[in-house]
Amino acid sequence: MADKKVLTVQDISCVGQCSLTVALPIISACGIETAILPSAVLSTHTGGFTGFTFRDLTEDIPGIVDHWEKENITFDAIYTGYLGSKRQIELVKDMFCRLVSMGGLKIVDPAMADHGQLYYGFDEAFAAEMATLCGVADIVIPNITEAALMTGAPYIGEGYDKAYIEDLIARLVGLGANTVVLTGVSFAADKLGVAVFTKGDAEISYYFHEKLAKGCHGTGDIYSSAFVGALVRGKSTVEAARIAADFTLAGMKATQGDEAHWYGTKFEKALPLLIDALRQ
Ligand code: PXL
Repeated sequence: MADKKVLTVQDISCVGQCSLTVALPIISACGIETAILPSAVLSTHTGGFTGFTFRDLTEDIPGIVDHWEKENITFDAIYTGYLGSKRQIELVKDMFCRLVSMGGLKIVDPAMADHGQLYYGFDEAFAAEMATLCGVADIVIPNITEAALMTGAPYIGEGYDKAYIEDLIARLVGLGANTVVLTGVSFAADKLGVAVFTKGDAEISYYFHEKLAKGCHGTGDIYSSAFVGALVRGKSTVEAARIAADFTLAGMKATQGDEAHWYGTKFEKALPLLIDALRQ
C-alpha cells in the first residue's frame, strides 16, 4: 500500500512556533510525508510581536496548484490553518476539488481567533467566509471562540454547560462539516479537553486532561497538526483527538516557568511522547 501524503496550507511565521513551523515537523514525526503550501511569510506571528513583516503569497497559489495538477499530484488529506485573505479561502476550496485523492480528507482548522477575540487583521466578514470553508470540510477543528464567531452563537469564556457545547457542535455540523473536533472545552476549573462528534454518532465524545494555570501560544496549531498526523497514520477520530491533546499538554508543561518563551510552546520536547503514542 502506498504511504500517505498530506498537504498543509498555512503561513510561515519564521519565528514563533506556529503554523508551518509546527505542522511540518509534527506531521512528519507521525511518519507522514508532508507537503506544504505557504499562504504568506511573516517575520513572526502576530500574537504579541509588533512590527512584523507580512508577504502575502496569494498570487503564487494558482500556479502551484496548476503545476501539481499537471503532474497528477494528489494528497490523502489537505489540512488548512491560518489563511491570509478571503481570496485564499476561495483558492483552498478549489484545491479541495482538484488535489484531494479519492476518499481523501479535507481538514480545516479555522485558525483566526482565541479567547473571545479575532487575531490581528481579521474581521467578522473573514469569519463568515471561513464558515463556508468549514461547510465543505470533512473535519473541522475550531476552538470555542472560532466556533461561536462562525455560527453566530454567543461566546462564553467560562462557566458554560454541556448544553452550550452541544449547541455549538450542532451549529458547526449545520454548516456542513461531517466531523467536529472542538478544542478548549472545560466544565471544571482544573480540567481542559476536546469534544468530538461525527454525524450519525449517538453522542459527543469528550476527553479531558489537567488544565494548567497558564496557557501557551500556538497550541491550536500544535493540536491540529498532531490530530492530522495521528488520524492519517490510521488512528480513529476519537483516538487522534486524545493523542493530540496529551501531546499538546506535554509541550505546554515543557514550556511552563520559562517567561522568555511567552511566544510559543516547546512541542519539540514532547515529540517522543507523540511517536510512542502512535506505536500503541
Ligand atoms: O497560531 C495561529 C497563528 C498562525 N499564524 C499567524 C498568527 C497566528 C496566531 O497569532 O499570528 C501569522
